[in-house]
Amino acid sequence: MSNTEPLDTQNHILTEIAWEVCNQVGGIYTVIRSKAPVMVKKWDENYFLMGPYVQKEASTDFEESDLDHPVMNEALAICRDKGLDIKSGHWLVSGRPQTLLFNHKAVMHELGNVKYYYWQNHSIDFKNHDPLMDEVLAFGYMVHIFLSELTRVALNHKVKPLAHFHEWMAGSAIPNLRRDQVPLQTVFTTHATLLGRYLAMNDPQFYDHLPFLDWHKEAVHFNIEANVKLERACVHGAHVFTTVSEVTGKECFHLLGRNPDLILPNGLNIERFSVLHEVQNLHHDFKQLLEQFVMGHFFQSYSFDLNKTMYFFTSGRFEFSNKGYDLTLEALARLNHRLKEANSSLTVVMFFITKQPVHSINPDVLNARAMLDKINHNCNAIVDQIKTRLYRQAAASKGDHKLPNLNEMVDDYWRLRHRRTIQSWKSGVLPAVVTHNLVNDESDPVLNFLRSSDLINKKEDNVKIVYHPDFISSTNPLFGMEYDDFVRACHLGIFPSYYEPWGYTPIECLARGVAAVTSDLSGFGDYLKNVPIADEAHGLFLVKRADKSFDEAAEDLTDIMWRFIQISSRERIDMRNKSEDLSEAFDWKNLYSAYEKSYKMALKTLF
Ligand code: G6P
Ligand code: 1S3
Repeated sequence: MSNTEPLDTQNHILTEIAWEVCNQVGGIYTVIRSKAPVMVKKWDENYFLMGPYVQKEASTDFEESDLDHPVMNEALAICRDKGLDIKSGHWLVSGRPQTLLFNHKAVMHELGNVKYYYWQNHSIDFKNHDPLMDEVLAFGYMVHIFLSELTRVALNHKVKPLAHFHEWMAGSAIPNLRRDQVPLQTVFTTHATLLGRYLAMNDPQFYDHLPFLDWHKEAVHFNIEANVKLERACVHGAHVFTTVSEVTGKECFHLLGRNPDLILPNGLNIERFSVLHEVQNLHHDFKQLLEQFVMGHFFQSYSFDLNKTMYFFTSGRFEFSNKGYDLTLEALARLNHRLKEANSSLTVVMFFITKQPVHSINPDVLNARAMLDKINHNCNAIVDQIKTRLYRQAAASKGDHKLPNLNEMVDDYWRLRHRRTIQSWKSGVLPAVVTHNLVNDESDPVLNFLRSSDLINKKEDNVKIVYHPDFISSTNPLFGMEYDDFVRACHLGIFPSYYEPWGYTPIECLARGVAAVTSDLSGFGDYLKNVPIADEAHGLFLVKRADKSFDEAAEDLTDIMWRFIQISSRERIDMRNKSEDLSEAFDWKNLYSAYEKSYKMALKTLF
């Protein structure tokens, strides 16, 4: 098989194993889910996803059924006879991939033996009590048995099996498959390194220190020795080892002791509207919804011109410095200073959408929002009343066609209600910075920064902050829209990560016609050197963080924000279309080829 020849998927079986199959935890879910349509198209009935059985998600997103595949059915029957509870069916996402979910919780009683053999055969001692690790090992135990049987059955049918594992949590079967010399070709993709994540969070000079670190010493230091050893066993056991970016590739070399054989960049399933202006219409509609929130939140204290307001946001898991929240806050404070110095009439509202432990939504924030709805209701009632009366009067009018006094058409009841509602809504307090009551309010790093820099939604500040420590969904009473719609409503997504193996959020922005900031330390930002049109005209802004101090990077990000707010509305319309064009470079239809290359490489090592 030459490198250019397409892989003959008819005579192969590909299983792709990930902890986040039908189980959303983080970014790997997006990889697997968004890639499903293209995988099903390329591999048809020979493609199977495998993941842990997590009842809550499976009950809604998984349809259990028998599969129509003799090899798979034979292997499943053997494993079920052995007592393994493996559910087969389809994951109800685009592409409807065939999926196997392993009820790992039903084999927890095997853990004593599983751990003993890991220690004996692979020198990994799972001595610390770690409930997640127990689940990972139980899952790996089932996957090991299943793939061993599948390989035997497949080879009997002259079908070559391939298994692609994502991240150490799904790869725990690899060391045992190799030890047993199961003739199954394996690819392992890591989406970060365990140690890299810990180290980057704790060392502001992580990248400088990386080549000189002793992985074992660090693993012991962070009390993750067994996890790191398992990760390394996956990396060294796989026939082909890959990761998502060159940035993470370097980290793999230093911390995992193996250079990736290939880089598999992450894509999305990019679906564009057939009419160009649809993306513009959606921005318009969702911005209006977002304005409802902004009015409810701020206007009870003071108002500003919504036609001169820009909406920025960041979103993701709360890793304060890894995800660049620290840099974003510093740049916002500097931007605020510059806008005030320039006496600008522009307002920038910045949303931090993340997840932190909370008690509840702040009742005052909820109340302000509800009061605005009441005002809206009153206004509609008044307009209806005027409309009906004006219409009747116009129809009945004889000689006089002048517009009557509209004020007189409103009942006293509505006048009073209107006045009272506004009166009880307006307040002298500053609009809240955080929308929820945080469990750790006093030690929260976002709040602490805002307190110390006095960026607390004062009237005279051009930059306003809304810190929403929960993810957005349509059931959320504050925004009342899905996350995707919220993104479309905004003007700029800000993701200047310090540690980010890939980073989906900027591409998700571009795909929705929203400009985005990324950093050259993120896998995605680094990959952009391969994409000629990845420039500011296409809505892509790159903060330089590699070999730069925090201060230099903060100034760079402030300059980017400053440049962005100078862009006219007409230019933003053009940028919205171009951002969508840029996102097409990240369509799985284009990026799948790297996956195929890894499978060909794996097959070459054996057959
Ligand atoms: C889209 C909308 C317009 C809006 C324009 C600029 O084209 O359809 O209604 O004026 O975007 O929006 P912006 O929020 O960037 O000023
Ligand atoms: C990882 O998820 P994370 O946010 O923990 O995998 C993602 C998918 O490959 C990647 O985009 C992200 O950078 C990694 O960090």
